[in-house]
Amino acid sequence: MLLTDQAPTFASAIDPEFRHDIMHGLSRSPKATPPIWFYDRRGSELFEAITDLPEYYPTRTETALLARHGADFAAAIGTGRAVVEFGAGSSRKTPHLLRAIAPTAYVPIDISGDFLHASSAALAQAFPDLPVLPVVGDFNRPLDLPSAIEGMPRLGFFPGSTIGNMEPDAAVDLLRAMRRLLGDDAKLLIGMDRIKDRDRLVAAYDDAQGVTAAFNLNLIERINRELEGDLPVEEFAHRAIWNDEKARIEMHLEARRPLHFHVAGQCFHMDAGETIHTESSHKYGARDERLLLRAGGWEPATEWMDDEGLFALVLAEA
Ligand code: AVJ
Repeated sequence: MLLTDQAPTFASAIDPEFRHDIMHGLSRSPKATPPIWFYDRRGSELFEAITDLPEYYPTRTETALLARHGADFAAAIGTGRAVVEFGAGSSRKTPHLLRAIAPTAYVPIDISGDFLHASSAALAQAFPDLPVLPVVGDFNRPLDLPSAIEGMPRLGFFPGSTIGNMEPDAAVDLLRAMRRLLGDDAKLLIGMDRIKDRDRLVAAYDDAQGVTAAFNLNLIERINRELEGDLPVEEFAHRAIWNDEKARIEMHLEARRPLHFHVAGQCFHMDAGETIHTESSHKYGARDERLLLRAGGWEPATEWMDDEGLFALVLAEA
């Protein structure tokens, strides 16, 4: 059953936070913008398409882990918890988990109101007895859980290696905030992408069909559409590079030639070859993973991984 107290929000014409982040990001040196702004309707659709790409292994690998280990989850997590999912776009992963651990409520949190509403409605239909309580919001900011799950022990579910988008200090802050939000008897099931062969990593973010390029370039189109921008989309190139020192894939938008453009009435310049750093996707070794969780106030308990060691699902306890 779907229980909403917030009307779904639809993309509005001018978002002051989007404007602020983009103006600030383009004024910095080097230029860098937060990845949350990829996900307008078109961006969310493109991300869904990315998850089906042959090169993009994380979604398929994690979904297979969730499908395969239901009995293990039931044993390790137990039943009767409220599941709080962070960043529940249009998840095809969640039903596997919900079937395995029979939760008392499901609280998906997502910044994209229309996507969240559609996926919550679909889930509520598939699980008619489960209270589904969507929360539209940015889980990087303080938020309140629905009062209906008060007193229920919680399982935080943070799939997709979304944590990888954060710098280590921000990742630790977020894990600590989740621990505070979820309570002392909480558990956390988190997906973390492993360090692996460089070419495999780069291919996952620079696919042959150019879907990831379109996803990256859509940010420019969104700026043009929503912030009165005149950036020449065709003069930007998608770049995906492995930064070995920081153990992360970086996505950039690189100016093919010197550029002048405007956003919201302000002038900007880029040199040829200069980039806008649009996303970092950190990858973790086995020990990195556990260290990060511990630093965030969570004690790793169990881990599930595919045979190739591409992607890990870690269960941790508060
Ligand atoms: C949604 C942050 C997990 O980093 O793999 C995919 C986003 N960007 N391809 C990732 C993304 C380009 C994705 N996360």
